[in-house]
Amino acid sequence: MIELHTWSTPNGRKASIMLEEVGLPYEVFPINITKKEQFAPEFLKLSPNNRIPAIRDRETGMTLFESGAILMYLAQKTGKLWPAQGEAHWRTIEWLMWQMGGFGPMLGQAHHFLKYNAGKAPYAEERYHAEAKRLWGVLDRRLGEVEYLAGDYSIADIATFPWACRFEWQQIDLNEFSNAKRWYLAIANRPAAQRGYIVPDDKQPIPMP
Ligand SMILES: N[C@@H](CCC(=O)N[C@@H](CS)C(=O)NCC(=O)O)C(=O)O
Repeated sequence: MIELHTWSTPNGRKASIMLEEVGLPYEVFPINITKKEQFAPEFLKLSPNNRIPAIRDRETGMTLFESGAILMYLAQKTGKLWPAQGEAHWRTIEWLMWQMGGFGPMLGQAHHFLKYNAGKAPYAEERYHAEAKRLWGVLDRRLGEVEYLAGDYSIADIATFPWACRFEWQQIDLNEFSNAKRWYLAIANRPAAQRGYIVPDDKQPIPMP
């Protein structure tokens, strides 16, 4: 049994989609970040960076924060969605790191300036909208070469998809990125992705373009 401490955000959804994909039993502990529950001392023991998601594996006692680390742990534990060796192993890491370092942090900034702070900081809006479009272009070009980011569906796609789901917040028209749109729809139609996306809030299904 895996304890999943999470909230309905892109980083949280990576972990719940992964747990659904690999079929591990898990128990959800909602950490309401709008009520500052991420600063509670009990949660900080699991996640010293006071951010969701975090897990505890009751079988091994292992605790982890950082969504990328959680995806790698669950993939290694189950032998699923991350090839153990060869080029596909490294392509998975490469695109996972691309998501963790770019198609996540930069889009998070775009959400703040374009959605939550609209009209107040034109320079930041322009900067992060341009960066969002650049990152979507990178994603689109890669997905013009391969079906999924590392070839087969993997933890790299699971990391990237929940951030892509906020395309409206990023003012991105998926019709301008046809390869990425094909990939998006393929994942959006996976039953495990649909189940994982609505954890813990079942009122926010995957946005469809
Ligand atoms: N690099 C971390 C980022 C986690 C993160 O930023 N989580 C957000 C929700 S998506 C959060 O917990 N925010 C709470 C806060 O900002 O205090 C990861 O990938 O797990």
